[in-house]
Amino acid sequence: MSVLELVNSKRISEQYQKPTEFMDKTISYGTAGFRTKADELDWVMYRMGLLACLRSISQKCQYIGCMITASHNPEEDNGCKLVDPMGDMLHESWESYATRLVNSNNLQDTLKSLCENELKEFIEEFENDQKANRLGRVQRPNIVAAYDTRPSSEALFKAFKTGLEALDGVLVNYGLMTTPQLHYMVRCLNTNSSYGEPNEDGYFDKLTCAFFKIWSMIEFNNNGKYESDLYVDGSNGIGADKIKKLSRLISSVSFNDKPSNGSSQPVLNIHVFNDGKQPSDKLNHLCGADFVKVQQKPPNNLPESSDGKLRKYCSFDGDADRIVYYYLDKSEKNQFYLLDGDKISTLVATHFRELLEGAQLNDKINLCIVQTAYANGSSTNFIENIMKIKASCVPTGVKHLHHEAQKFDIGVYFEANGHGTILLSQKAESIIEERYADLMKKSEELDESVLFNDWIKNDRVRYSLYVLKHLKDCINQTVGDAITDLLVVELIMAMKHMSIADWNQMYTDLPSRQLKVKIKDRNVIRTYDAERRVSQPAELQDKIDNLVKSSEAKMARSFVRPSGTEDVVRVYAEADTQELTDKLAKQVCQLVYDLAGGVGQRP
Ligand code: G16
Repeated sequence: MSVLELVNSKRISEQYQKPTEFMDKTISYGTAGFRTKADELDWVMYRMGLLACLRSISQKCQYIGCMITASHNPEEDNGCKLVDPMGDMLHESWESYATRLVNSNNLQDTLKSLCENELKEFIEEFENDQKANRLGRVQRPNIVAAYDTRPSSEALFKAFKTGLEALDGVLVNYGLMTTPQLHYMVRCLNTNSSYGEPNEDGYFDKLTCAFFKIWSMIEFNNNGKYESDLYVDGSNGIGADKIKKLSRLISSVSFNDKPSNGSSQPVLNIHVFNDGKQPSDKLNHLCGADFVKVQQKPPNNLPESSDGKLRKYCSFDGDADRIVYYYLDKSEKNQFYLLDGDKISTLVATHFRELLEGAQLNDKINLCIVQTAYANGSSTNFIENIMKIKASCVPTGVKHLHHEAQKFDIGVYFEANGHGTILLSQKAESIIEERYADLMKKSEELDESVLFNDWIKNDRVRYSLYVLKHLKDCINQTVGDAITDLLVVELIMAMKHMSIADWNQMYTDLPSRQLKVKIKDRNVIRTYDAERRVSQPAELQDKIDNLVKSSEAKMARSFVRPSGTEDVVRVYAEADTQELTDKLAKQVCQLVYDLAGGVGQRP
């Protein structure tokens, strides 16, 4: 049957009807897809199954991904993000089709209209290809899916599957995976495995192999301050299982191609807590990256040290696409220090810049850091005025940061909440690969122990190239990935013989506060200038400006924006002291409540 015949047939099921209470409501494809209470989602998932097929058809039947997750949101929520062929988020131009399809009160008519109008050319091309291939392989839309550990995920997966089957889609089900793993699989499948093998073992092999190439070259000495024990809060989610798997591999694998430098290397010891294995464990509840970042305190069940030694911790979120680090300083009455996405990007970018200088490539490969309005003012100041690196600011949402980072040879992007990664352009990758290949040609005659112990390690250009080459294989370039970010951060700290406290001292964050306000309709808030300013309601921005100006703080800043993942308005403030910050944040919340239709109790 042709696509239109399928659309018009009885296959478009009555089974997942849009509930009547949603007939007058509009839900949009937000910051990271559709996200809401899980029991309101099966019909949305069904429609996303249909859309995933159409997207695949428009991309010559390349694989399109669907991740079923609500990431950092509570366990009762769920959602769905679609993934484009190179592993990045669904192209923005298709978000409006998704929103249209989901909100339609007559599914069959809307599908038909999409196929006969906006998607007409794609559908015709697909049908022509089918005719041309009549005697050969029939092409069908290709979809891959995975889900996180939420109890609702399997039922929603079933609804999604029913949707894609209605349009004859073929499904590869990866089952339980982290969001970034699924993004990675999509790219592997669509690049004939040139990015990696499209299965979990392939993902871990690539990472651990690259990790060991660098780790085994590091000269660990007793004076170094690097802590090889890391305590990981799994947020009671899928990331806990996956990081345990990585940890087992790291401590057990002995690579044949691991350069032998004769010395015994310490192992990166990963200890996982909040792994979701206790009956009372609840996903993202009092734990995880979002809790730690927003509450600015450690998660529940923190395994504190009993011997007074400093411990290094990090937290993932529910689907392991975010990571933040932290520690408690015993000498300061257990003062909590958070190293968020801004601290990660400055660490990573500083190191990449040193490597580029070392490899004498700094005039050939440019470097940029991408942030959002949530970036702490101190981090932007450090990047622009101390590091002298370009800092770009874009609206919230990894999709925006990813696109901006793609404009540079090396784009380091992290949201303050710990969501981010590093992108290398084709040009940057080729230069590094070519230089590295030249290097290896020159070393053909050398004995392996000389090669790694002297020839590479003791020469700055060679060493920098070697690290650049392998570090890029330790990165998931499709999307922010807590596991790969962890490996990169650990490698950099180990290479720099740095403790988490040393890293924290790169710059001092301004005190900040993030709050939320519930209003009748969050869409009444309109923003511009990368969400740093509000255009609607009309008088809100002037009033925020007045509050900021009248604050006693020298460095005050505040903005508001509607969330794309929760039915709330987010308020951010920072200032010289926590007291002034909290005062400003509260006053701005009251403004939002008064001017934008607050509901419930006034803040
Ligand atoms: C998602 C997005 C992030 C965004 C976050 C919060 O994270 O992927 O880019 O920062 O939501 O968005 P908002 O403030 O619009 O609710 P995750 O980890 O939940 O997928």
